[in-house]
Amino acid sequence: MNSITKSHYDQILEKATAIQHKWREIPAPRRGELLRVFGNQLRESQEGIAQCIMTDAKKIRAEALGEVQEAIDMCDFAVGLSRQLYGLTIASERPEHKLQEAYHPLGIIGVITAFNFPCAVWAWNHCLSIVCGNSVVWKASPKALHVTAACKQAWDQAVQNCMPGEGFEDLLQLVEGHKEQAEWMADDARISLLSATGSTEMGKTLAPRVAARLGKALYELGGNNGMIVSKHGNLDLAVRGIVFGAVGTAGQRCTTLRRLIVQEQVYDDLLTKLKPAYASLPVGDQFNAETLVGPLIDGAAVERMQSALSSAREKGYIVHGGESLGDCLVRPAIVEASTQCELVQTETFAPILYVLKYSKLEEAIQLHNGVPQGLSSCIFTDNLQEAETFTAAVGSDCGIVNVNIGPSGAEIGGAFGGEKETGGGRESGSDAWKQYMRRSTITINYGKSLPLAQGIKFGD
Ligand code: UN1
Repeated sequence: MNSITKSHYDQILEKATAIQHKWREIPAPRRGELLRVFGNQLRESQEGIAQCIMTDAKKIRAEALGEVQEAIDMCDFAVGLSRQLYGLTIASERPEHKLQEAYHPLGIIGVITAFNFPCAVWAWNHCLSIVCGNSVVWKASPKALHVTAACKQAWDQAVQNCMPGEGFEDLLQLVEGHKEQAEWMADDARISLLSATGSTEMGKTLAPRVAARLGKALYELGGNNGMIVSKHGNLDLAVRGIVFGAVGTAGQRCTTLRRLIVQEQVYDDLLTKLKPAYASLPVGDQFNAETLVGPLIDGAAVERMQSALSSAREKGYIVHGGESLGDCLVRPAIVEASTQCELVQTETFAPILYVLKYSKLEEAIQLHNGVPQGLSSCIFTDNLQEAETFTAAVGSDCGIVNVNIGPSGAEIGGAFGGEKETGGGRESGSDAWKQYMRRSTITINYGKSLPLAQGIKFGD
């Protein structure tokens, strides 16, 4: 892919500024109308965009369609939001004063997305940015060029259908490039919010640059998601949750299940059920309707997986599966790890599931939280005390906490994101929209005197 030059980049940013100044004056419900039209456009384009996702991200069809569905759901969510960008009215301590807050458009939102969710993660950011009155500059993964072009085309069509000739053609602009272009965005004070999805390593490169200009950022970085399976859990349900969580998208979701923490009494039973389920997984071409595990994104990803498995073997861990099958295909691996060493604490973006054993819930929670990342988590148990403990303050330290479902496949309605090295950002549902707006706290004195807050007397 071509990378744009700095002067082209500056032109893009100038346009984005000018158009945002017009867009912020459009009433939010009208902005929502554009997202309604876009949602319908995505419904029409769902198959086409899914084909691009199958080509670029190498996802199987069901998952590719699901990803576009996630973008459609975001449109519906944003349409509803377009009439609900509420602020509060607060009781003032002073007589004849009104204290309120208003949410205003923020400016230009810079969006950086990864190869693995090239449509949905962009849509989380784009739909909220647009409904909140912002313009968007999007640097997509160079590995997802077809998807990016198809999303842009669907968006342009929606703008054309909904607001022809009104001058909003460039509300969304693409920044083609790699690391250098991402760094321009991180350094650029014209970008009011940088929303970046990718590896923790990428986040650690961009974050100091944004911080140096005291800019706002929203990070959605690495995960190392765990599942606790208690002796009180339904093992058959757990096996289904494990298989989708660990091998779905060939282990290349930020929410992929990477660590399985199993109570000793059910450890052998669970592995006895899990191993045949793994062995019979159809691995193959993502375009083949039977396939459940498609290829990894590239040869480098296969190498990283193989090198992690070699380290596991060197440590004496038992490795089941994990063979490289050619054409970037791999058999998903189960690794019985005796300790949560550095290898287990590291996110390898591939279908490797480390299995650990525990005896008491406190120990399981300690193991669970004992990694640098904090995205998604879950417990399988039918015991109320265990489930509630896991979701309480002393439980999982992650942004996403599930009971009796796996860690991946979140709905858009909740806020998505995680703690610690995952970066702290929250995207998509709930009140994530607030990050895409600036809040004014407004105090209005409708009286005839000027009382000061805190009862201060100043010269009177
Ligand atoms: C990602 O992998 O970056 O919860 C996003 C999930 C999806 C989104 C994953 N809805 O697995």
